[in-house]
Amino acid sequence: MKIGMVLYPTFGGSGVVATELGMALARKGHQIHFISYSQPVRLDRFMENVFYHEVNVPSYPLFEYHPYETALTSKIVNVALHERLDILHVHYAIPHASVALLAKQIVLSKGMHLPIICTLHGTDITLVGKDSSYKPVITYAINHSDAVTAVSESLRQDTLRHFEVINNIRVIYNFIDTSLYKFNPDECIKKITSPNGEKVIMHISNFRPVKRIPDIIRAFDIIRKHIPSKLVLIGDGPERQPAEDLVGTLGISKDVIFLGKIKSTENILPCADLFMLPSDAESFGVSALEAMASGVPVISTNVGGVPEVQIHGKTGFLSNVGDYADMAKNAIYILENDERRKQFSENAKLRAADFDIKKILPIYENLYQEIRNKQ
Ligand code: GMT
Repeated sequence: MKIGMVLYPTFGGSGVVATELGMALARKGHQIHFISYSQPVRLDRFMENVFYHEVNVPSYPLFEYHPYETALTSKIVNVALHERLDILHVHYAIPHASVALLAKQIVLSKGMHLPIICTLHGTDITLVGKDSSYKPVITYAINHSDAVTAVSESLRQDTLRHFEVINNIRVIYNFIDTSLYKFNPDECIKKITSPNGEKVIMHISNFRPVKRIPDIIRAFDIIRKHIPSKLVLIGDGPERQPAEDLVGTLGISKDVIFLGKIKSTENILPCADLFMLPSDAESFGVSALEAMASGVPVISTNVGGVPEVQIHGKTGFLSNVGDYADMAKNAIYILENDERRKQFSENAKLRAADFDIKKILPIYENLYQEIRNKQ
C-alpha cells in the first residue's frame, strides 16, 4: 500500500510513534510518504520504501501567523495525486485532522478517493483540543474521518467525554520494537554518572509543565538520603531551566545530570535502575514503555493510560499526582533490595512484550485494508 503519514517531526511521543510505525510498515514492503515541516528526528537514515516530503510555508509581511495549514494541505494534495496514495494516516488531531479532510475534498474534486485515518495521541484531546478555540474543528474532524484511533482506552474515554462524538473510536495501543532494547554494559553511562556504584534514576521527556519535573527532583532529594543515587534527566523544554534552578536551590547539583536531547534512547535506558514519570496527564507514556522494555521498573502517576501499560506492584508503582513522597517511598522499596529490583525488572520486560510492534502492526494493517476496501 502507499501510505501518507502526517506527523510532528519533534521529540514528542506522537512523532516518535508515527515514525516508528511508518518505518516498520516500510520494512514490510509498504511505501511510506512522511509529510512534515522538518525531518522527523527518528527518520535519520536512508530506508527502502521511505520518502520524506517537507512542507514549506512561504512568508509574506501581511502574515502575522504563517498559514502552515494551507501549505500542509497543498503538500498533502500534491503528494496524494503524484504518488497515488491509497490512504492518509495523520497523527495528532491539531491541525492534522481537519487539514486532512480539506485535502481529501480537494483530491476528490480531481477524481481520486483518499481515505483518512486520524490517530489521537493525548494532549490534542486532553489539553489543547478541548479548548473552545479548537473544539468545533476537532469535533468535526473526528466525526468525519474514515477511521479514528486512540492510543489507550483512557484517551478514548476522554475523547467521548470532551467531544460530541458520533464516529467510532478504536483503541490501538502504542508499541515499541522490543528487540532494540538490549543491555550493553560496555556502552553504559553508569561508568560516568555513577563511578561509585550509585543507583541511576532516569527521566526522559520534552520538559513541558505536564511532566511535573519538580516532583522528580523532590522525590530524588528524598531517595538520595536513603540510597546513594544519581538522577539523569534527558530531554529539553520550557521546564529545564526552572528544574536546574530547583536542583541548585536544593544543593544537589553534583547528583543530578542534565543530558539534553538524545535521539535514540535504547542505549541509555538500560543503564537506569529506575524510571520516573510523574505527569499530570499521560494518554499512554511511550517513554515508560521504552524503560520497561529495557528492564527498568517505573515509578509513575496513576493517570490516563499509564495504568493500562504498567502494573502497580509488578512493573513499578502508581502514585497520585503530586505525591512525590509516595513516589520516593516506592522508589526506595524497589532500589533497596537487589533481588526485588530484579523481579520488578523482569516483570517490566515481560509486560513490555505485550506492546511489541509485531503484535500491533497487523492491527494497523488490517485497519488500512478495511478502510481502503470501503471506498
Ligand atoms: O506529552 C508528550 O510528551 C508529547 C505528546 C505528543 O503528542 O507528542 O505525547 C502524547 O502522545 C504520546 C504518543 O502517543 C503518548 O505516549 C503520551 O502519553 C502523550 N502525552 C500526554 O498525553 C501528555
